[in-house]
Amino acid sequence: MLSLIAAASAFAVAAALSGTAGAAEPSPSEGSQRYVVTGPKTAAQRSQVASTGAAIDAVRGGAVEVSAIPSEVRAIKRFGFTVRRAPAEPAPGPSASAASYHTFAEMQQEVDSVTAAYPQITRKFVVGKSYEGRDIIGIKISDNVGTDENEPEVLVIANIHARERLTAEQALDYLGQLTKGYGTDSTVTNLVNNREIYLMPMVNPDGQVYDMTSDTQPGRSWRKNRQPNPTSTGTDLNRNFAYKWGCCNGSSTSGASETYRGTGPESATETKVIANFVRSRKVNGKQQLKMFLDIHSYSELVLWPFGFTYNDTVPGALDADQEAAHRKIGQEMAAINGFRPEQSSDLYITDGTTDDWTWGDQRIFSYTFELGGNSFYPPPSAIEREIARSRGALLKLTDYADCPYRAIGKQDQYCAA
Ligand code: 0X9
Ligand code: CA
Ligand code: CA
Ligand code: CA
Ligand code: ZN
Repeated sequence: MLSLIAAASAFAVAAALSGTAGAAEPSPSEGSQRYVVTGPKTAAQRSQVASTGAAIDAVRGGAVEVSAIPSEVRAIKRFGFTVRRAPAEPAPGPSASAASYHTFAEMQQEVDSVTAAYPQITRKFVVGKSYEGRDIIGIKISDNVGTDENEPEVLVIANIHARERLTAEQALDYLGQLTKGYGTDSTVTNLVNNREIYLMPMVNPDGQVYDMTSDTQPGRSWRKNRQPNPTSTGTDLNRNFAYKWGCCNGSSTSGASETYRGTGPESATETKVIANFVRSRKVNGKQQLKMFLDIHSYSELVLWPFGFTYNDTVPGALDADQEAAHRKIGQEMAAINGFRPEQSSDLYITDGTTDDWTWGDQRIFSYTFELGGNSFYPPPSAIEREIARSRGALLKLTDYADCPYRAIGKQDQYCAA
């Protein structure tokens, strides 16, 4: 105990002390704490919880796990739900966790070594800088990787929420699949030859580093970026995108909230970097990206737009064929990884999310995965098992980029050359 205290940085101590007065545990994330909420059973009731600004971390076994600040806890109780503190995350042990999850530096080393080993089909690039000046790393994977060919493009991003540590591992595993399988696995070889795949394994590096730089294992439970806001720190990047931003009680105006939406759409540095990259993939006015995936954890879901409304279709924004194709591909991917396929708002209402923007504004077929693992910090022994589940689903998503309407048999109508 003494050595732990001695080892703790002044900053960590300050962060711990700023937690709720009288709380049993020091705050893992400057004011917000983890709770289990019982009572909400329907999407509308979960949306009530989300409307308080609390982040719904998982929906499991009839209970809703949240990260919430005190004012949000009071608001959840006013809706008539029961709130109790969540049990502490089990500590995996410092050596095991350090050896198993990639730090930001280790992710960069991994990307450097893979791109060095496969120079014909991989290229590393810096998408842009984070708020604190770290590189947001991208990897392009394709044959003739140095040439912008006329091939359907795919974008996969991970770790937009800092603590969702399994997601970067899934992204790096996808990079591994695509490179190791090239020339040996015919499915992989065809995808690398006929797609241009863009991968960003850690789009929130400041949050990721902050979350991992912790004296208390397994991490600080940090979700947002690290940009100062008017009252606290961090913007929820998955509430900061510029489609229906702040429209629908699916994000918070409070700086301390885990779902703080920012001062305006794309006010967060990392949101702007991601969105600028997506916009840059328009060639002669035509968006080249056909499929988008944002990897989260840990509710075991395959989600598609929209999140801002319960309606399945939206006039002028999501028609019946577009909805049917999203649904069909989502169901096919879910059949592979065993997750539950549903529209995003079947979970709860959100606004300003990545996927609502990539579809609503850019018309890229868009998905969010919530990986498994039962925690933001599954024990290292669970990593391989959990990411193995979604390997095939990622390849399926990549494959459909040629014509998502193929899923509903309407390729001739929508994708004829
Ligand atoms: O609330 C979120 O941002 C996601 N859940 S998490 O526990 N990973 O934070 C779910 C977002 C679902 N909505 C959309 N994808 N639109
Ligand atoms: Ca190519
Ligand atoms: Ca291209
Ligand atoms: Ca090719
Ligand atoms: Zn998330």
